[in-house]
Amino acid sequence: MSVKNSEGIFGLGFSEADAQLVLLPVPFEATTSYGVGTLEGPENILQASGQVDLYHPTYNEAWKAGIYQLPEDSRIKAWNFEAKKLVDEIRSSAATDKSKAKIDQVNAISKTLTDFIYEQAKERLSENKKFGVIGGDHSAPLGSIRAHLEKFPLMGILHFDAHYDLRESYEGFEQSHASIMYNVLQMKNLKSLTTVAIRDFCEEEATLADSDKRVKSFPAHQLFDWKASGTSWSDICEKIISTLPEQVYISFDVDGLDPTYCPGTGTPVPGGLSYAEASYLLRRLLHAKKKIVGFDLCEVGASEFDGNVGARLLFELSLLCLSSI
Ligand SMILES: [Mn+2]
Repeated sequence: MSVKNSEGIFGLGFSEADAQLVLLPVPFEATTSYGVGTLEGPENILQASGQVDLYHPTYNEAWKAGIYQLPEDSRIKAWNFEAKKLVDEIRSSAATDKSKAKIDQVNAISKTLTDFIYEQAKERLSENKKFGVIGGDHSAPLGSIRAHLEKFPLMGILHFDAHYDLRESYEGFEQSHASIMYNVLQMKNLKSLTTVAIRDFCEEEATLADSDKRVKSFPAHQLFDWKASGTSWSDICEKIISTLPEQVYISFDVDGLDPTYCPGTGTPVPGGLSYAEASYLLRRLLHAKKKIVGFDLCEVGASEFDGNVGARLLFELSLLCLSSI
């Protein structure tokens, strides 16, 4: 292994066999309802990642445990385009009956993708490696979360997002990016879901979040009310971390950050976390000795700046994950 000599993620030249962390790019955004571009997220992050300096004052040389990104599997983009074509036809069609069959087809493609990602994750977890998914839209990690929960039944999820993603379905699509955490909560053995920076949601989602005892919410307005009345970000992070079990899976939708940091994301909402606040919370997980069992990073857009922020966030998530082996 040598440093910064390769086209690999972060310019690292690890083989999969030598890497403790395996990353799967998932260029899929078939049911994206607003902006498009997260399809290019994984490639954009990969391109930007060569610029990230390997030195990190908190995580030291955690990258030396090895980070390897799998090549893009061409089937994923093929599924995306097949489903996207159907979604476009459904949206432009007035004929409900005809749409129903197409909606079923889209749901079947999403299920195929989820099963594929589940198998990919399960294989690496069975080798005692860490596994991360790079979206794509936020429907991407469902299969990986399922595989993690099988291996780590005591884990909780820490979810960064502008949205709850608790819709039972969106436009009939059962695995849309707006439904990922609804689908996750259907996994009845999941112990807890801690959501941070939520600030754009419907009544159905708020009701579900309130009624499911596993959901611990830290919506953006609450975070900023606390800050406005003098509570330090350190104390707020302590409150968030106190809801987490020892084993934590991180699902990071980049739109949990303020759009200043992710202008090209699919559904930007003002009033999110600063990069520094998110980064600080991640470091506090390390200091709290949480075991990060896996993660995903989704909804990163196609601009150069989006790629730059995405690559840095991916690096911090990777180092955090590798620091808690
Ligand atoms: Mn999301």
